[in-house]
Amino acid sequence: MHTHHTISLPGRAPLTLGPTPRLMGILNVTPDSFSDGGHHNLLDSAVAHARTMIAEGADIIDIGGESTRPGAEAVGVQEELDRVMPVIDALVAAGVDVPISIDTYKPLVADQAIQAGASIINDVHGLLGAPEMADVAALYGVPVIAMHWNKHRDPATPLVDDMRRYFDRTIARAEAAGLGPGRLILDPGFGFGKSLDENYTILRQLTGILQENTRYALPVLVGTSRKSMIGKLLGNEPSERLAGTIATSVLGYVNGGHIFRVHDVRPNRDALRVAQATLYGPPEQRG
Ligand code: 7PJ
Repeated sequence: MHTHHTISLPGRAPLTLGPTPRLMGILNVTPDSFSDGGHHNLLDSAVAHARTMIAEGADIIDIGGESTRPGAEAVGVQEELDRVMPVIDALVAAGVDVPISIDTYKPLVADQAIQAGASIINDVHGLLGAPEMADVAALYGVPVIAMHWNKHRDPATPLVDDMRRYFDRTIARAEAAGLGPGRLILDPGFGFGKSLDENYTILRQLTGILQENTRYALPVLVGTSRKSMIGKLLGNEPSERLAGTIATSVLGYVNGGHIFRVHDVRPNRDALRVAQATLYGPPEQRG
């Protein structure tokens, strides 16, 4: 049901993907993500939050310094660096030992983050924004999560076809930079320029759209946590969307997803472990 992949990471053990779901904990370092302002507080809270997520079972910590939510303002390179770099430095200094991914579409931010210790690029522009992004990934030999977000979608083109063409270009861009397809993880980009119906169609047909429809059966990341595809259905606020998020995580897993980008690590992980035992049998009892 799940394809197997071994994703090399520079200077550390590879990330193995298959039946065991991997959890990516979201660490936002936008000024509004912590209530108490102040630079020092923000840094301490970010490190504490990362530690909590790791204790809860996060396999990856995803650090983002620019909100890509609808209506959010873009930030400049320096501002984004000022937000994320101290946090990466602090996590490395604190001995955080899970891979760090950098959620950015800016090559300079990715470059600096990797030099400081990040080992995965999470690019919401799927390597199709700044041309240098693929070069940065190839230079350091880091994998890229390539998300679908086509701001110039032709309404006459079905989403499945748009995704195939988009990811064909992602793969071509990667290969031109010397980054093999073995370094790519695909992400349908839930909520990014998609209707409610399209979001649920993608979830229902996840690997049909992302693996059978594209050139290689690449691993798949699912990012639905607290998103409006849940809130629009339930009429609730982001803080009330955990149960809905868990439903999407489990369905995304049953439909072949490998990595789950979530705010609430423990509940999603618990649900996914139960889902794994259901599909593949419980792990052997030890001791
Ligand atoms: C995603 C992301 C996603 C990946 C955001 C939010 C919006 N990166 N960054 N996939 N979403 N790869 O978390 O609500 O779905 S920001």
